[in-house]
Amino acid sequence: MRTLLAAAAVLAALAAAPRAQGETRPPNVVLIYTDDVGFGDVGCYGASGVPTPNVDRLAAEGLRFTDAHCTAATCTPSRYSLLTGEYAFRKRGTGVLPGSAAMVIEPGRTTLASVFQQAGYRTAVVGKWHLGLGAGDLDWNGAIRPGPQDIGFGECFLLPATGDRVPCVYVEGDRVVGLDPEDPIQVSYGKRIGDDPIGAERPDLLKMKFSHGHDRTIVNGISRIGYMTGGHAARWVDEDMADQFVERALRFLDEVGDEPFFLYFATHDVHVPRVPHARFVGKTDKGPRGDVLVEMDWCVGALLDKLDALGVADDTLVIFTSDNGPVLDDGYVDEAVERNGDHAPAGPWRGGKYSAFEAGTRVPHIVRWPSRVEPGVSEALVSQVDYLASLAGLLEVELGEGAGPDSQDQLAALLGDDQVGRDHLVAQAGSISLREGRYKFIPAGKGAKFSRSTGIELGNDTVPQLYDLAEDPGETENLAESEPERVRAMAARLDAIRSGKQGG
Ligand code: NG6
Ligand code: CA
Repeated sequence: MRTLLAAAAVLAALAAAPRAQGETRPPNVVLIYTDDVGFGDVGCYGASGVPTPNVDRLAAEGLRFTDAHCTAATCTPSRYSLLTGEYAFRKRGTGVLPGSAAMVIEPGRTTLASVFQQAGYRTAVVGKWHLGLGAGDLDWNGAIRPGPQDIGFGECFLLPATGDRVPCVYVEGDRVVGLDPEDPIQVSYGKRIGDDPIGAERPDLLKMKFSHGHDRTIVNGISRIGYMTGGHAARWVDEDMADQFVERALRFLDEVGDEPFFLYFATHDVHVPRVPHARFVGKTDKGPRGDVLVEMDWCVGALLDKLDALGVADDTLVIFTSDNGPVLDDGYVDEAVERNGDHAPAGPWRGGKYSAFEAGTRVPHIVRWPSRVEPGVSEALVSQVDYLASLAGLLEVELGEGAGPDSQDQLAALLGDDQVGRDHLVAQAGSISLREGRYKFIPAGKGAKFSRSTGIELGNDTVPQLYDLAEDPGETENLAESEPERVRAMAARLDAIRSGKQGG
């Protein structure tokens, strides 16, 4: 009897013991991909004027990276690399896309999502897409294919392009949500269509004025890039967008039950137009840009709370990051510049969105996986292009020939076991730059130093630029003339990577 009891006790203890390393089933993954959120925009990276308690909580419970990068200083190329593991400069047509663009990732291609699907996960994308839809000349009134479902996502609920680009409707599965067939949608980035008012002619109808571009079809009192007509019942209300995305994401999490899942949650916040829900208006003294940062943080909190409520937080790997650096005036009169005060959206780094300087791609990056990752801070050099190979490694999925050509398995760095990460990194803005250890090289180019329309500093120059980020994090002293050998070596390596002779 006594031995039986002892055996039962041993069995009970075994059952209660945390699973030993190596036996854990791969985690669920939630990838929170924010839009235009800068290195210094959240509390745990030094922001004091914008409360972001949920992102800060994630950082306190996870690993916060100080040298993590998206691959580009704008949205489409970063998202392309994130999903395919290939630098976007290798593929034509991956610049900032109009809302009428065809999908830039070929159906059937190995992507981050297809890898999860292959491992038996339920997969979903909710939020901003901006990788094109259809195969060209898309009819928005029919089946919208190819789309995310053709590259590994089982479910999707999308903002098709950007908040400031038509069509201003959601796509769920392969249909526009709430479309009245009697009022078909048409979209044009060329000649004007339909008789909807446009911003350039009817500024009196606008609740938010444009500062540059953004003067075409007016939807919800905001004029956009491009023309659309029809689809009135399906048009979104900007103020409700964050709620719509959160609601759809929570439904996915509720419905997956015990199945492993991968959720790619891509916020519209804090991209323009910045139009927070009424409950976030005035939460900061910085106007709409500060308030949508708070709204973004609320979204993060809603997802974290749901993971807790479902009891899966410990076994879920959450990644929080951004698609490019920050920008204040991005084309609407929303007082982002005037009310910014001493807030430093880029933290200590030079530049921002569109820029070859550091803040173009150095973004917040937090990894939380309570049952596996020790909380702390990591200085490892990591890139979003490595998610594909790293997470495939975690899932023990073998990548096929040619899949993710620039993606390295950096799982050890992402999980905090390795404090070094990559030895080099390529970043794409107007110029394509190379980072190697502490050095950053930006080749000479023809691109303008400053944007003619916005005055934003783009980081290009007609002479080569070399910076020592360890000594000079603000990229103020160009060492190219005093270190010609290093410039030559880095230029040669960058050329080899760009021409495909060397992987990225
Ligand atoms: C620019 C838009 C900007 C933003 C950006 C793309 C103008 C003047 N500027 O062309 O507002 O939409 O494209 O941003 O139209 S991204 O984050 O999606 O890359
Ligand atoms: Ca962006």
